[in-house]
Order: sequence, then structure tokens, then C-alpha cells
Amino acid sequence: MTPSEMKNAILHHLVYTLGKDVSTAHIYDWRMALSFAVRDQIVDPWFGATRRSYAGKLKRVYYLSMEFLIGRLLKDAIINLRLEDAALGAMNDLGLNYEQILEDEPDAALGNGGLGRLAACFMESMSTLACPAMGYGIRYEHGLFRQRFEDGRQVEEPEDWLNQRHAWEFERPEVAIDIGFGGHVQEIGKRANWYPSEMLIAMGHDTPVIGWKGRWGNTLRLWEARPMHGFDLQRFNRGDYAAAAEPEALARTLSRVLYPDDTTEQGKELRLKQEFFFTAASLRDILRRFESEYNDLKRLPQKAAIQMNDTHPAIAGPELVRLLHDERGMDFEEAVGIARNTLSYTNHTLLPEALERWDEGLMGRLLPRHLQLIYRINELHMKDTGSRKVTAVEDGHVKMGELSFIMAHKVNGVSALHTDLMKKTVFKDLHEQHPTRIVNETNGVTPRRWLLSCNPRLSSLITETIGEGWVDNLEQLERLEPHIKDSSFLERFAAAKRANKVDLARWFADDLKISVDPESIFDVQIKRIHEYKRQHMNLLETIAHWLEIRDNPNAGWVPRVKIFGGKAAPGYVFAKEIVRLTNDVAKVLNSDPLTSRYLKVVYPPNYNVSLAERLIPAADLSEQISTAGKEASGTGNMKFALNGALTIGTLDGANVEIRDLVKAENFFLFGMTAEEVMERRKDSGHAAEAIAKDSRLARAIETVRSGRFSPEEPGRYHGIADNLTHHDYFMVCSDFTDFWRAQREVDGAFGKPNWTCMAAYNTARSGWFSSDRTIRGYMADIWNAAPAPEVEDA
Ligand code: 26W
Repeated sequence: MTPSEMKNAILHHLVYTLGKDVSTAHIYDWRMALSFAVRDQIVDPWFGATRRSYAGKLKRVYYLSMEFLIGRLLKDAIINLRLEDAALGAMNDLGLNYEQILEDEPDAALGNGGLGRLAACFMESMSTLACPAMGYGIRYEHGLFRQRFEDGRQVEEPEDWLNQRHAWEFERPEVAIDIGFGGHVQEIGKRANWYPSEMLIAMGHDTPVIGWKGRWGNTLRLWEARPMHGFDLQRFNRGDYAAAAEPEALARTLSRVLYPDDTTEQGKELRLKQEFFFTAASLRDILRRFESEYNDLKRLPQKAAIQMNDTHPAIAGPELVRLLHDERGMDFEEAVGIARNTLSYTNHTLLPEALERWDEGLMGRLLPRHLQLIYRINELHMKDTGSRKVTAVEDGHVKMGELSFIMAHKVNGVSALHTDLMKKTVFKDLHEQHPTRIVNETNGVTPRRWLLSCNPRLSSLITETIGEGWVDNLEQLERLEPHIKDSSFLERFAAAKRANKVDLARWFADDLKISVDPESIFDVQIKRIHEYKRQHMNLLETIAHWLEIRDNPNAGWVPRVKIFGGKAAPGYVFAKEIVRLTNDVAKVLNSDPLTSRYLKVVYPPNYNVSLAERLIPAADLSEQISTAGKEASGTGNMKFALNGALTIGTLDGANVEIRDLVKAENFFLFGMTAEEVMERRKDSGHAAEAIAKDSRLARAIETVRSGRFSPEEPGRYHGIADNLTHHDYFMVCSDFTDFWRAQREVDGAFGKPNWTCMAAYNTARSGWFSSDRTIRGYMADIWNAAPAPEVEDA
């Protein structure tokens, strides 16, 4: 497409789709017009892919996920369709600012963090690899809350992405599926009919996901809850206006909001309803499609692979059995076998408080037939394994991890360490019974968004050096290695990073009114705020460093900017205190005339996918400092390494694999191993001991306790200080001394010519962390799926 063709398409949509005239168009209208012009280019390859997967009778992958954290879509589509020149040219021609138009798009924040973003990267990679697939989830009216700071405290505001028309989705009123809850069960022999007492409708909305070079496109189908019977005209006519709208409001509640808590499983009824709602709608849709193509249900596992993203869609096990056994008359044991051969399950966390368990009473009320089937599935499992232990039901609760395990033919962890720990801890018994069921699929990230799109300077340098093949064959980045000896390559590598830092510094100055020196180390920790991720350890180190600079302000310190980003779950008190402490520390440090040239703290509010795209290319140092054994994988860690940041990190999650690949000398390692953590926890005096041995740590904690950062309320941080001194479950104190050492090693290395070599090695050796590699692994080890044959560049 030429710029002038693009311009005509934009003008056409402006007038005929948006009903606007050039003279009255706002930035919103231009952005929508550009989006529709780009969307037009998606439709043909998207239809083509659908046709080919039907015609070829290809096996399809169904990715069931409660979250898809897709962020903005316009730039993604432009890049994958190679329309940058056309779009930029058209915008310039129209006198519009291209960057500004792209930034006008709201993020689709339909996820909390890692799990949701992984699902989004997977969707893009499945399209790039021409793997016939469909993602299924919920079309939340409100995505993850917007974060604002008020006197340093986190305030949550509703997120309203659907207030504007969503340019990328196609409403599918004909894809409307009845979903029931509650009611009673009538048993007929071993089978049963379920008569729900409450019904609503799941309506589909399709968003095309286009892969690299538009070679293939899959669909993300998100369900919206609609009332079965809308509005009650009788009541309205009687003047009872609120009551007239009630059934509608109640039904719609189901897809109203994303649960903002990925910390603790709370057993909330609405959450279970959401889970059943989207899972049941997806399974019905999958079976409908299968039955339109094939007439033998026994072949389901050959033609469909259904992936459960964590346990949130775990009700898929019993529901699929119900559809096959109760509704289609298949023998129970056979139905379980077919369901199991179709389903697989990814585990994303070992934290006990995050593992889903549903109260049997609640489950029985909402899903009476499913609870009966869960008991029978459990009995069958005991019979088959000769075990006497009831696995999926305990203390009046259904344990969704165990249920998912016994209903899946493969169960995977998301990094080598995590998979290993799964076998040794939560799934120890089940693993012994089924020693080949657990497999590892280390996470990955899509290089289209996380390098090509977010870091154009580094991308251009890479392409000029080794050609363009890296974009969908990321391991080609290895070809950069010989150039790391070449001083002109290194200069250009450093210049790209430096320019990215200047851009970020300008944004900090304009948007946050904080000035930072781009010569400083840009030290970044961005992720959800969690005790186990240990933002507070990073803060303590910042405070200790600040105190040391104050002791000796003229010692020639290496300047640093500590950058934090992340949201706390609204009900997670400790995490919210960390948010507030970060802001309070920033206030004191940034205004300290003795130290502020050497040390600043920046905490931009409302961290999201788009902010990550801005921060990661400008980072020198990536903070991956979770207590070993607690972070299942991490994916931010991969994005940083890929963009030439060095990691300071523990041997946790995928950090282990990153360090192996980029090599130990290009990684700042510190801290206890997972085994050492487990060992040390047995010693109840671990925190006190560590504090006694490290005067810097003691002083930093005392400074927090003293009220130095909250003079108007000196006791504000006693909670954090007490937690650290007495309890410290996540071993902040015991790891602090080594963390400090590693940070000083960073100071020593930064600014030296070798730093750029180390950074370039990180980029050159991160190719394995492409989500294309991950998806190939799932296709081979779990889904038994192949890419569509004969896909050529569009
Ligand atoms: C029921 C409440 C709840 C909701 C979501 C509990 C737990 C979750 C998720 C499992 C949290 C999550 O996002 N986990 C992250 O998944 C990433 C992708 O695999 C990993 O990289 C992160 O290490 C893991 O924390």
C-alpha cells in the first residue's frame, strides 16, 4: 500500500464510517479512521486463514484464558502488515502527528499481569506460526483499574476502554449461547438432565490477531454477558423504572469487571460464575464447530486441543464430560478419556494462597451437576490409580489444580525451575502416579511487540547488521556476536540505548515534572506489587545507598535513577503500604540537595503494557529479585534482556535460564537458592540474625521506622519495619547483604566500555525467549498440532 492509497482509505473512513468532515475531525476520529483503514487490510488474510483451516481439516488449538492483556493494537497491526511507511506517509500528508495518533488508543487492559500478557504474546505467535487457533476469554467492560496516587497512596479508578468504540472487534450476534446456573438435577440412570434456575446469554465479539507479515490470522473471541429477557416493559409502564432494568443489569454484571486480585484466591461467587460463563460458552462453541465438520466425537482429541490457562477455566473438565456424557449419551469413562485427551493445563503459580479452591456448598448451588461429576471423576481417578486418597476434594473444597491435573493429558510449568518444583511440591503425589504428564514449556515473549515495535532504534541497528530474519527467527540474534568486538557496532548499540534514555527523561520531565540525568543508571523494577517480588528490598537498598551518599556527598558516586512501576491489588494491604512508601521515599530523596544528583526515585502511576513499551528500551538494569522458588517464570525479565538491559537477579523462575544463556559474567547474580530459602526458613531467627550482621540494613530499617519518610505521621511504616524484623517470610533481610554487594558491582561496571559488550551479549543471546519457540514447544509436546502448510509471505 502506498501512502496516498492509505490516505484515501483514511479519508474514506473518516467521512463514511465516522461521519466526520476533515475540518471537524478530532484526534479520536483520525485514529479510528486510520484503524479502520488498517483493519481493512487484515480482513482478507484473516478470512483466508479461516478458510484454509476448514479446507485442510486442520487441528485447531483453543486457548482458554480469563485474561488477555493485549494493550494497544493499532501499531501492532501496522507493524505486522508492514504498513509503517504508508501510515506514516499518510499522516504526514494530512498534517497529523503519527506518534500522537498511536498514543490516543486506550490500552485493552483485560488482564492483571504476567498470565494475561503471556496469553496475548501466545496469540500473536500462534498467528505468526500459522498455527490454527482461537483464543477464548471475557470481554470485560472494565479492564484492570487505573492507578492514581493521592498523597502517595494508590487510588483505584474504573477503567473505561469501552467508553469509546473499539475499532478492532466484530460483534457476532449470531454467536449467542445460553448459559445456565443453579437449579436442580434429574438423574436418569447414570446420566442426568440439568435444569438451571437462572439463564443468560454469552454473545461473541471477534478480534482478528494478525501474525508477522500478515501470513496468517487467528481469532480472539471474547464473550459478553447479555440478559435472556431484556427489559421488563410491564414494570416500566407501571412506573417502576429501576426494577424494569434489573434483569438486564444483573446478567451484564458477569462480564462487567476483571477481578484485580492475582494474590489471593477469595472464593467469590461472581468469580466462579465468570469462570463457568466463559468456559461453558467456549466449549459449546468448540463442539458446535467440531460437529459441523465431523460426525464422530471420538475424534475430538485429534481435531481439537484445548489449553486451560491456569485453573480459571478448570470447570472445562466436568463441563466437557457433561456435554459428552449427559447431553450426547457417551459412556462416562469414555467421555472422561476423550475430555482428558483434548484438555491440557498450564500452572502459573505455586503460592498456596493463589491456588483456587471452591467451597463445595457454593459449587453445589451454582453448578449442581458439575459437583456430582467431579465426585465421579475423582472416584474414577482413585480406581485407575489404585489410590485411596481423594484428590480434588478436601475439607469441603474442590481443589481446582488437582482437578485440572486429573482432567488433562499434559500439565505444564512455565520455566525449568518452576516445573521441577511442581513435581516436588504441589503435584508430588499426582506426579508419582503420572510421571510423564508434567512437562516444561518455558515462557517467551513476542519479538514483534517487545523489540521491533517498542525499540525502533535497536531494531534498525540489528537489521542493518544481520538482516531482517531475526523478527520471526529470533535465535538469529546470535549472529550479532561477532560484531560485539567491533567498536563501531558497540558505539551504535550504546547510542541507541542512550537515545532511548533521553526520550524517557524527556517524558519524565514533561509528564511527571521530574528531571533525571540520562547519564545515570536507569534501574527499573516494573511488575505487580507483591511481597514475594520484593519491591521493598529494592527500596531498602535505595535508602541505605542514600544514607551512605549523605555521609559522604563528594565521594564521586555513580548516579542512578530508580524506576518503579506497578499496581497493588485493591485489598492487599501490605502491597499498598509498599506503594505509599515508594512515593514517600521518592519525595524525600528527590528533594534532597545533597544527594539528588546521584540518586532519584521515579514511580510513574498506572503501569500498563504501553508504559512497559516505553520503559524497557531505556533500561540499563532489570530488577528480577523475587525470593527464589516464588516467581514461576517472569516474562519482563526476558523483555529487558532482549532490549540490552543487564539483570540483577536471584536464581528464580526463568532468570536461571536467562543467566545460562547470556552467561554468568553478563548477569548480576545474588541471593539464596530455592533450596537454601527452604532450609533457612526453619531457623525462626533468620531476620534478626541478618539484621544484626549488616549495619546498613539495620540503619535502613530504622530509618523507615523512624518516620523520616512520613514526618506528618511517624508511625506510618511501623508495620513494614515490624514485618521485616520479626516475620520476613520472603527473606528480604537474609538476601539484603548479597543484594547490596551485587548493586555495588553494578556501580563498578556501569559506564565502562565493557558494559555495552555485556548489554549486547544479552540481546544477542536472548533469542531463545521468543514466544514463537514456546508455542512450537506446546505444538510438539502438548497439542500435537502442526502449522498450516504452504504459507507464503503476503
Ligand atoms: C485466583 C487469583 C489468581 C489470579 C491470577 C491467582 C493467580 C493468578 C496468576 C496465576 C498470576 C500470574 O499472573 N502468574 C504469573 O504468570 C506468568 C506467566 O506464566 C509468570 O511469568 C509469572 O511468574 C507468574 O507470577
